[in-house]
Amino acid sequence: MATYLIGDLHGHYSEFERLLIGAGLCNENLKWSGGTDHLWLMGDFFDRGASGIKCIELTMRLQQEAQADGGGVQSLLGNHELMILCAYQFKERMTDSGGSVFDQWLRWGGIEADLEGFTEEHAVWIRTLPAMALVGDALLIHADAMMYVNHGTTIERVNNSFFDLMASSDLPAWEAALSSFSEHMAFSSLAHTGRKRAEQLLSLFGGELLVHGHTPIPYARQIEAEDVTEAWRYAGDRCLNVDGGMYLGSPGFVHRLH
Ligand SMILES: [Mn+2]
Repeated sequence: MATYLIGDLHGHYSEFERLLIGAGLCNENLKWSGGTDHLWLMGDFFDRGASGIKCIELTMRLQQEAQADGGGVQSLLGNHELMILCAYQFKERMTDSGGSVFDQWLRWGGIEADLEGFTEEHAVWIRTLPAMALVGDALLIHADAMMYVNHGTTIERVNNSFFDLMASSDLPAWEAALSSFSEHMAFSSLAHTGRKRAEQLLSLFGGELLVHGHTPIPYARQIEAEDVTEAWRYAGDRCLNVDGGMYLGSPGFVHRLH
């Protein structure tokens, strides 16, 4: 049994299909062919590209098919899932900054067609997504951010904190969580600060390797998106960025974790 990772899709559905077929996780008819293998999506199905809904619908179906075969498809909660859920639940509510939640969501890069196609079934599914997971010795989180520690000191507490948030109608709490979720590159700084932060998270939550998406590798490394075809290991080898930046033009990749 192998474990594979796919980074932030951001609505790039045809690339998603191509990656799944290329890795042998799906056949040409897009049926699960990964057997007992496991696939993790790193979150951020929505926004920037046009087909966020198709990306989560395929993931939801493959989850059923993989489970029936003794395999697994799982996903982390990305900030863009929290954003569309916020727009879905609070659409016409007014924000502190004036304007409706819907207007604010459009400013965050929301794609109107995604919200039009968004159903209660999608909402229910997103509300089950964990913010973090320990898979073997890899600690999976969506964002390269320290904000997770503000939600709890164990994986279970952090995940429960986000489950509670997603069940609540406390709009200011949603806005605060989304704001802290927009933090980037916490583990990238020089002079060992980034590595120390990564080690702090690993010693708190467990794991030897911190795996994340959220910050496209072309941004983090200042290289051309077209050239990004594999994950980037950094921070003294304690971090692995698997967000190729498909929406910037990277062909994307499937990373085999173990
Ligand atoms: Mn993100």
